[in-house]
Amino acid sequence: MKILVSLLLSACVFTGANAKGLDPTYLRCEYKVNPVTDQKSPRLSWELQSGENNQVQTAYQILVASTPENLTEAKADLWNTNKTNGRATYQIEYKGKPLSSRTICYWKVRSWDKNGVPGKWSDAASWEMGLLAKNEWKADWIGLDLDHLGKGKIYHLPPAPYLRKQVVIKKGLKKARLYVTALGLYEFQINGKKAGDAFLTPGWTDYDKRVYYQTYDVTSDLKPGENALASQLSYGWYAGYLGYSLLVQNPVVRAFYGKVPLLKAQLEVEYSDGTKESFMTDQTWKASTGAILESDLLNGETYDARLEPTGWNKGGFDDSKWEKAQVFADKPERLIQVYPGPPVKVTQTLEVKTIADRPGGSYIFDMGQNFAGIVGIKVKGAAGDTIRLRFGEKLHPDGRLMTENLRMARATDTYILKGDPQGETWEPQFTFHGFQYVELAGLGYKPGKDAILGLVIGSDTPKTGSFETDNAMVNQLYSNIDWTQRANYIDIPTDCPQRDERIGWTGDAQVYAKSATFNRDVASFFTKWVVDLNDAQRKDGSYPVYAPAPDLRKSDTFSPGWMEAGIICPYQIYRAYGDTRMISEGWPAMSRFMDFLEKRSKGGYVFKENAFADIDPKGGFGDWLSFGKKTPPDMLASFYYAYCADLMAEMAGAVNNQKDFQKYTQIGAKVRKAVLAHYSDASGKFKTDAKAYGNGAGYVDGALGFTGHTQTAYANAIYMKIIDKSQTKKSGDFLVALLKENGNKLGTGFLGAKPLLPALSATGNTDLAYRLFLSKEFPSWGFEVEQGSTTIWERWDSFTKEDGFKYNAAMNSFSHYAFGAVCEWMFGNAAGIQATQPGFATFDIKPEIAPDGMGKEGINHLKASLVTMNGKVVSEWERGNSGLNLKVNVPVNTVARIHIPSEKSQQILANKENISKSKSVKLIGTENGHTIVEAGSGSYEFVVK
Ligand code: RAM
Repeated sequence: MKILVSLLLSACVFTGANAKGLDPTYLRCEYKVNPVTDQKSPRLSWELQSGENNQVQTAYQILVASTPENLTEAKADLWNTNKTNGRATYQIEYKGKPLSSRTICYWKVRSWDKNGVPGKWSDAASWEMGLLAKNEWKADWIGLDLDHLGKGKIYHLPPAPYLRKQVVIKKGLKKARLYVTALGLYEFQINGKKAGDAFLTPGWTDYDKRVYYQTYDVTSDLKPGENALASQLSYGWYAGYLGYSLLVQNPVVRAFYGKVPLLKAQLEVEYSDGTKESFMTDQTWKASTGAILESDLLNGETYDARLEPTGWNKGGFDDSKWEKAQVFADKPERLIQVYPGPPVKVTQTLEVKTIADRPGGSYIFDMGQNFAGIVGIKVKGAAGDTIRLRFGEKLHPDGRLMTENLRMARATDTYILKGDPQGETWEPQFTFHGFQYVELAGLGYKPGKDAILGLVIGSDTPKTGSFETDNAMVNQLYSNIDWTQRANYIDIPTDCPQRDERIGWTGDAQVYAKSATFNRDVASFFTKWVVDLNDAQRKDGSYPVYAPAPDLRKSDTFSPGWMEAGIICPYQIYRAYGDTRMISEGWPAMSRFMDFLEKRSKGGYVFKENAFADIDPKGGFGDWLSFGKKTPPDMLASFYYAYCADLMAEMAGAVNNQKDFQKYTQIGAKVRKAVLAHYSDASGKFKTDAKAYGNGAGYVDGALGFTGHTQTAYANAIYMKIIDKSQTKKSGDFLVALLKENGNKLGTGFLGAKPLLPALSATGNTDLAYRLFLSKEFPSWGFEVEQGSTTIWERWDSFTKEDGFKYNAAMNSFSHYAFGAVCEWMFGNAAGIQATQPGFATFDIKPEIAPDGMGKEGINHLKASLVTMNGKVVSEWERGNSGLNLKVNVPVNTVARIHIPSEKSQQILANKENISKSKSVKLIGTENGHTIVEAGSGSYEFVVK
């Protein structure tokens, strides 16, 4: 059925694409297809298809109606934009009649093309308004305090509460909606069927400030008569273990927001006679424990199937022995809002690749890929048989599961059989692990591959990017990057999915944010997390080192290179998706942060040596995991200050805030001046007063000493345009010289690795950028691939075939995306896809061709694509015997500047015509070894002979 539908769909798109004029498709509201939202003016978008080249929209008309029948020009009762001139196809705010809670809005759109001809109306789409005011929540917070249970030697893991209530639904049900949230995690069932398919709901927030809810259409799950509402709760981020608090011996190690997980649910039904009824969580619900004996995100789940209260989630169950649910007071200031992000889901299943026998009757299953998720098991045995599942990313050379790098995360699931002769299946509900290998112990027979199924979980961000070359190492690297993003974009952007950390480290998030936008549509994912970031802003205006920000360790405050995520992430989302709401809503918080920087700089607009000696570690994390002498963290902090001021100026401009545009433009200039005066000499070389740092005690790797003349310094200065344009080339030369001195090997850490290749490209050193990119020697991306990685590692040599695990246990994650930020260069430079206007309304295609003559070690063919807000951009180049072949796809309603690498003497064909006579593209000129053409929508092929 699914296949048929998608065939039909593609057939539709196909006819659309062949037709003249414009066809709007992929109608979305708040980045989602037919969502529930509580935005009072939700933003609409569509993508345009056309069979003609050079097509643009000159006007559009949107209709919004409260019923499908009313969705006509004559009857549209909520909004009719009439013919509205303009190119906009996204971020269009609804400006019709005010919308009240629960309203379903049906909408469609049509577009006028370049000739002023209107196209067909799109198919109808819809959105539904959630509960807009907190007082529409009549349900109580209910739960069962089991905190006194489950105290072990190390871990305190109480069982999961089970809650239930039977309700009577009358005949003639028309519509039913279930609104649910929890402090903790919930799974909700109606008559034994799980509501929705999301995982780890309702997500992690600063629960004192806000909690999100989900809305489910449960109309078809209810029947006339008795119905069972049932829910299991877990401790999750609210009441469970978080981060490294146990490892660092923080006084609090769990229950950072509260001890007792709580449920709030409201079932609202509407009958065909117009009457309504609601069923709410309250003191009439019943509560008990069940089969889930332990349940924790970091530590895993224990399920005793013998304790399953059979039928508890269905009607007719006798709950007379269950306790009364306890009602808990609300915090009046806590907001309850619609979950704005993409739901966390099982996005893929993975089958076992191989099974290895282990001593003592255990087995290790290799899933063939490092990922984040859980496994489902299928086993048979006697009642009381206990299956223990442990998870690891790697094996020791002797075949043992390597779990040392999980540190204090127990990451163990246990299933106790009930003894069903037919066999039993189980999967945990409220935990996840980062792993490739699963060790199964306690089974009385040799299992087959079907004993375990890998369930990949992650925020369901649509795949938008692709990257393929004729170089196997590079293809594997790209796969590693995407898998690592999937494993770490789980409700929030985390550092890693496996050890006792898994928190929203802001430094990792900011260096990787732009890369993420090339792989997947992360607009709504960041819509959610940027709120977490702003909620976590510290009193002094700084952004924390992780968000959400419970007190995992007293000394965690803020850090240069990390805290700037508060500016950089919204900026990247604005650039990729044209999102200005994130700017205007976040402006007060972002401005406070800029004030914090100004205050910190004490009127000097530069951070001199030891400016951050008061934080822990001194100076912050600096160029984390870099090699050699340290780049002064204060210098980097100063660069970031200028960069943030620039981004603020640009964002102010985007929302027509002239005053702040000027203010931040001036600050940017002041910082640059002060930074160069302090940190560079007359020749443009970066320097620092190394003596000021003394013996470096308290600084990260401070004993190595400090110098301003580092790869990281120049890479960042070029990337952030700290130096005067006229000096850029010089900085590039310094960078090249430093690399040369280092045997053409990178020495950059988290802050230096991302800008390194872009900075080389920007200064005319593409060949060297490729050399680093294609290297297989330590330290490099290729080295990791050569060591058998399927994800990006925290360290280049987290594991080596030669030395095994050099840094075991301490800090050694095999799924850490920070170094994956090279993705930005892969798409932006190697494929040359660069937005010149937010949302790719206009963009450059300026591919940088890999050096010739490297054979299999090089790249001769590269193809990248990206589905933007406007549609799919493709950039493909291939070096053949007869010259260079470049293929480009420009989506409808956009204009591209295509920079074709070519020498003056070379002949260029555009779609088989001589380029100077081409009717399909407009010749703009030549510049630095490129012929530049402008092209509207369509597919183009250029041949450079
Ligand atoms: C590590 C985290 C993260 C990094 C911080 C400073 O433990 O995993 O990647 O940002 O420390």
